[in-house]
Amino acid sequence: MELAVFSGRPAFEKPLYVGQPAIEPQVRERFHALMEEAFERRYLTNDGPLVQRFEAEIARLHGVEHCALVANATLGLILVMEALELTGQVILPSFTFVATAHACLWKKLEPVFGDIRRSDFTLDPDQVEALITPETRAVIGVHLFGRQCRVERLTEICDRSGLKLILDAAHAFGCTTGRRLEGGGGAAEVLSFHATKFFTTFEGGAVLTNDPELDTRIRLLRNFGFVGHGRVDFLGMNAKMSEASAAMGLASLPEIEARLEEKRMIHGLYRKEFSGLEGLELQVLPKGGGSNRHYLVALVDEDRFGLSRDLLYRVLWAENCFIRRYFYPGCHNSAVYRQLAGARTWELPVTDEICRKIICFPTNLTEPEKEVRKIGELLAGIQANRREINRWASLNPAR
Ligand code: T4K
Repeated sequence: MELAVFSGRPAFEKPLYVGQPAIEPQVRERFHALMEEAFERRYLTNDGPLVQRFEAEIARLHGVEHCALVANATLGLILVMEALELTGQVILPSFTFVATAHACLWKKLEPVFGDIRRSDFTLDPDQVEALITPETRAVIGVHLFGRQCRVERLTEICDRSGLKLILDAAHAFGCTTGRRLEGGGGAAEVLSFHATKFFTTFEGGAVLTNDPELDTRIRLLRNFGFVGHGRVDFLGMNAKMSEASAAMGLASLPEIEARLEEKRMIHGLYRKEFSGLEGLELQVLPKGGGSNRHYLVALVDEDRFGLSRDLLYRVLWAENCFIRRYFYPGCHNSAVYRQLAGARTWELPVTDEICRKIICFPTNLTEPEKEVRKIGELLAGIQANRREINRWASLNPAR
């Protein structure tokens, strides 16, 4: 095998991306039909009939009282914090997409980063307990890569300490508890329907809650704070979902089961293909289903694999296999949060270790058997050539 870093042809002619959306032909058909309806009505946004239908479906599927659709999950998180009138400090993991932490800053809240559990990469409740101060007002748990954070323990800690619990469920759509989609924990749970997610509405999100007052406030806040024509009682913003996004959501709902099945099959292929590879540790998922398996996550042990994660990343990108390092380098290592911390240094050893080792492989594949086999062969070839690759990297340092 002639690797692309050694001037061979890239293994993949058609690039592979993590997060490429699934858009089945029947989804396109249903979407176009729903859009025709919207065009006929000439009603395109502002709590239209498609948004209302989609909200009712999402609430029903999750078994929650209220679902308020929003333009994206980042705004959803900001609206929840505004609706809860939070001030002071919020404890959250650094190992998350920056949007979780950014939402706190937009609300002028102080983010306090807790470390994660190595077993599932989610916020460690013991860390939360240790970080609570008189200034703490809320905790944000993040469900990551199809695994729920420790909702029960976080709920118990928050209830005992008088804190609000917000759940960033951007990755969680399609994850199940029993036969129901997960949702409804904490004060509110926020889903993302971004293009890269298991279920997409182009851009979009949803705030799930069982608290009617919170739901009402979110609805007012997402629409500039209007309480009636010509009457604005709150500092709201524009965070509404459009009819086009709701049409995409409604068109995609019938595909959930088939997508879950497809992801299960693809995970199985990867597990089989990677089983003989030394130094590549696949994420452990809870037994008996539950995860949407949207992300295929592994940790690279440099000593055992023979290559650092970053070098493997370079070599695979050269092969047109655009794997990702979510969520390297961790929020606490991003310039925004380093400057903010001032004299404070974050001790997050597990986060730092996972950020150094993590790698995400593509799971939306057009020819899964062929593509996963090729990725497996590629990794085996890379491992077999590890000495030459390390030598090449020392002569060609990453810029
Ligand atoms: N909380 C968590 C835990 C999150 O992960 C996120 C978002 C949020 C909150 C906030 O949710 P939203 O406000 O977005 O609703 C992407 C997404 O933009 C982001 O939504 C997502 N998490 C994050 C995990 O991934 P990037 O910076 O990696 O995006 P980008 O443009 O590099 O694309 C990622 C990959 O997807 C590439 O391999 C290309 C591929 N792609 C992308 C798009 C947009 C496609 O194949 N088709 C597409 O249409 O953040």
